[in-house]
Amino acid sequence: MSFITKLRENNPLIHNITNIVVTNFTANGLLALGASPFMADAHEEVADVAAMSGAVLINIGTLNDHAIKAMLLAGQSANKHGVPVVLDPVGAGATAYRTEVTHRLVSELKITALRGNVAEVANVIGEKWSIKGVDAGAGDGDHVEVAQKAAKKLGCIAIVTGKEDIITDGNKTYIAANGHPILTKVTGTGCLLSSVVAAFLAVAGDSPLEAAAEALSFYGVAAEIAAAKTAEQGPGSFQIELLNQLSLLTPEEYGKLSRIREV
Ligand code: ATP
Ligand code: TZP
Ligand code: MG
Ligand code: MG
Repeated sequence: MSFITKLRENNPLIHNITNIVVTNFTANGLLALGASPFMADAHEEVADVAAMSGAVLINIGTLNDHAIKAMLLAGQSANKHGVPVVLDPVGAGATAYRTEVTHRLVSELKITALRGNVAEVANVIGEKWSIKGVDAGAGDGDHVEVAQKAAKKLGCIAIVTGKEDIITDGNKTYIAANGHPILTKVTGTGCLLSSVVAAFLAVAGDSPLEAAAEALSFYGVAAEIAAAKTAEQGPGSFQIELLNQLSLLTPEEYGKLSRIREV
C-alpha cells in the first residue's frame, strides 16, 4: 500500500508550530491531503498537543522568543513519546539569530527530518552558503553532498529542495524530479511541503525515508498538474489549484507520473 493511501485512511493529526505567513495555507494544504492540522503554540499546551499528534512540524519562519520556547517544549514532548519531528529552518544563514536558533534546536531535539533549500540546510550544519532572506541564494556547491553531510551529522533524514529534491538518510539517497518553477512564485509552498512531509512520516511505520521520498514526489506531481491546469492564469490560480490537486491526485495517477530515482 502506498503511503498516501495510508495517510488518507488514517487522517493523522499534525501539530504545527509555524510562521504567520503560511499558517492558513498550511492548514488547508494538510486538510486537502487527508491529514488533520492542529496549529498550537501556547506554552501551556504544546507538550500535550505534541504527545497526541502523529507528527510535529517546527518552522522558524517568523521566529521570536515565545516561539522558540514553544518549539523546545513541543519537540521534547514529541521525542519522549516517539512522535516524529520535522524542522523547516526558514532563513537559516540570513541572520545570526536564525542560525543560532537552528543550532540550538538540532542540538536539544532529536529531529526526524530536516527540510529546506540548500542554503538553509548548509547553514544548519555550520557551513556557509549565501542566502537572500528566506529564498535560496546563488551558490555552486553540490546539493547531494550537502544533504548527505547534514543527514550524517544530525542523524536524521535530510531533504534539500530546489529544481530537484534530494531525500537522504546519509546512506540511501533518492532524487525526486517532479515539481514546477511556479512553486517559487507562491510563498509558503516550501513550508506546506515540510508539513506534508510530517504527515507522511506520521504513517511511515518502519520506512521513514521511503515515506519522505513519496511525500516529495507526490507534492511535485500535484504541483505539475496544478501548473498545467492554470497555465493560462498566474500564481494566484496555481496556489488554489495546488490545494485541489493535493486532494484529487489518486495513488494510481501519482504512480504513473512520479519521477523518483535512487542514486
Ligand atoms: P525557497 O525559499 O528557496 O523558495 P522553499 O522553502 O520555498 O525555498 P523550495 O526549495 O522552493 O522551498 O521547494 C518548494 C517546492 O518547490 C518543492 O516541491 C520543490 O521541488 C519545488 N521547486 C523549487 N524550485 C523548483 C524549480 N526550479 N523547478 C521545479 N520545482 C521547484
Ligand atoms: N517570511 C518569513 S516566513 C516566509 C516569509 C516570506 C514564508 C516562506 O515560505 P517558503 O515556503 O519558504 O517560500
Ligand atoms: Mg519558496
Ligand atoms: Mg522555505
